[in-house]
Amino acid sequence: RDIRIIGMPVDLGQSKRGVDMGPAALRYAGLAAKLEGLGHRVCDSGNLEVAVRETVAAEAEQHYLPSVAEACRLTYGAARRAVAANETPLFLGGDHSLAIGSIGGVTHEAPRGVLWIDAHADFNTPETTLSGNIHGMALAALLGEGYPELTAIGRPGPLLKPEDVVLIGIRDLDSGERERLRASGVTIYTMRDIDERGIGAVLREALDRLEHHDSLHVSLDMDCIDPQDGPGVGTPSPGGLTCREAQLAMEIIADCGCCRSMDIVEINPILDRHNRTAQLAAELAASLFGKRIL
Ligand code: DIR
Ligand code: MN
Ligand code: MN
Ligand code: MN
Repeated sequence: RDIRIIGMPVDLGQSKRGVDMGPAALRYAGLAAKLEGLGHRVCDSGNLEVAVRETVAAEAEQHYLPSVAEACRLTYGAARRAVAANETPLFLGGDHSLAIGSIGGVTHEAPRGVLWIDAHADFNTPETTLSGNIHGMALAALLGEGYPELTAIGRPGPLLKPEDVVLIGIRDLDSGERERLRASGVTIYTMRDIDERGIGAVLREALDRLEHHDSLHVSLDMDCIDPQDGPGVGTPSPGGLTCREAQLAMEIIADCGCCRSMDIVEINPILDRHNRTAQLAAELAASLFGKRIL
């Protein structure tokens, strides 16, 4: 594989300071070396540019919508170019709003299946959101709903169809968001499904659901992990995946051999302990791209 690392240090889609340091935390955790050790060629493009919060204070009351949209447009272009060059792009966030650009861009030429692994569904619209934060609206925007500034990014029309997406690890929904999600036709595996059936069975069924795609995108919001194992995120949610469950999920996806792009988002080193969350994320990326115990 030719893996293209693309940093997008956007922190404007949520409220806490520090997610903009996610790309650095992942690089310090040795992400590129781990992937090279598996035999991949790794090329790091550095970071895409995004407004620094202090310079766009005037956008605060619109939750930085213009600057988030611009960050997503840049990400879309980078994603599209990587896929055209037959590379496997690995997007380092930054908050989850960047996925509008990354997933939009990697599906520009052809659709892919998306595994959205998250404590949250990011399925809010401006009507249902309680926080106003755009990272909680990213998946809705990809399906064509929400702020026109976001749904206009990239090619015309919705960037994803409900049958292209499977959600895994969900445990924290806002009430209007829950109603929208239930009506959407998106496949959802909550923590209850994982507790009852095991992460292995859930992942195999999720992959079956996306079988009509020959390429997959994994969008890994690190708040899917239980805060015990991944404390360095802005919106921790108890009762999440253990590091072993997350490892197994990555290994099962790796077995299908069809993951061709990935986001690692929401790591906040300020809230972390000794960069643990980025270290775990780097290990998970290694497993996703072929690391085996034996
Ligand atoms: C919440 C939290 N549902 C919101 N979302 C988060 O702000 O819309 N997504 N943290 O990752
Ligand atoms: Mn998310
Ligand atoms: Mn989340
Ligand atoms: Mn508001």
